[in-house]
Amino acid sequence: MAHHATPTTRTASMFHTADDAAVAFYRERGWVLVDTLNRPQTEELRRWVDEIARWPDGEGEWLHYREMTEAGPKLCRTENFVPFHSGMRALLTGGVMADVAGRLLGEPAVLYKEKVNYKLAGGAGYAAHQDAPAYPSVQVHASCMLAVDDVTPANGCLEVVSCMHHALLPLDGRGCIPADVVESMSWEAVAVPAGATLWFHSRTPHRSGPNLSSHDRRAVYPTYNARSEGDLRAAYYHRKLDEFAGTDAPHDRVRVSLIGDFEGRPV
Ligand SMILES: O=C(O)CCC(=O)C(=O)O
Repeated sequence: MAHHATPTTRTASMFHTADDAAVAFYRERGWVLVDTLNRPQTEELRRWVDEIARWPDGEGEWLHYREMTEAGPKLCRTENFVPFHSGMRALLTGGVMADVAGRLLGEPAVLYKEKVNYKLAGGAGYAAHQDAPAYPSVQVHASCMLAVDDVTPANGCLEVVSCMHHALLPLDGRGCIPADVVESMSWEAVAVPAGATLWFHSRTPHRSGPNLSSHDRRAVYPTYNARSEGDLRAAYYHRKLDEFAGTDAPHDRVRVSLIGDFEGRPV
C-alpha cells in the first residue's frame, strides 16, 4: 500500500454547471469538477445513503461488500441499488446527472452501473487503475464521484492524472497500472466538497489513499455510457455475478470489482 508519493492537491476549478467550458476542460484533461447538489439535496442524499447502508444482506439483489479495518469489519461498497431506491433512481437515471454525462459524452447517456463507496473511517484506498478494463461491452464511459461527505486528501480523495485518457495503459497482475508507470506520471489530489461531482473518463488513471481521518468519506459513483451503445446495465450485473461465481477471490484483498484495485482486507 506504499503507492502514494505526495501528489499536488487541487482545490480550485469547480465549474458551477456543465457548460461549454466545463466540457472542454473534461475533454482536455479527462476529468472535471462540477457543483451539483445544493445543501438540502445533499442532506437528502446523505439520508438515502444511510438507508441503503442499513439494507440487510441477502434480502434483495443489491450487493453489499465489507472490509476488515482496525475497528473491525466495515461496509465498503454497495452496488445495484437503483432498482430498489426510488430517490436514487430518479437522481442517477434522469435529471442533472444523466444530463451532464450526456454533455460530456457528446450524446444522450444511460446509466451503466452504480455504487456507493463508503470508505468509512479507517477504510482502505484503491491502487492506481483505469476503469475501462473493468467495464466490458462498451468503448467509452463517463463516471463520477458524487461526494456525500466532504472528500479531502486526509480521508482518501481521488488522485487523477490529466490528459492520459486517450489510451489504455499496460496492466499488472491485478489489472491495475504497473508501479513503474505509476511513478512516471504526475498525480493530482482532487478535493470534492459534499454535493459536488468529480467526473472522469473511463481511461483516466486514478487512485486513492485510505481514510486516515476519524470521519466517514462516502461517495456515490454512477457510470454512464452513450445510449447509442445500448442499455447494458442489467447485462453488466449478470456478467459480474457470473465472473465472481466462476473465479476464486484473492485471499489478501476484498474483491469488489472485475479488477483488483481495492486494497481493503477481507473480513
Ligand atoms: O472511492 C475511492 O476512493 C476510489 C474508487 C475507485 O477508484 C473505484 O471504485 O474504482
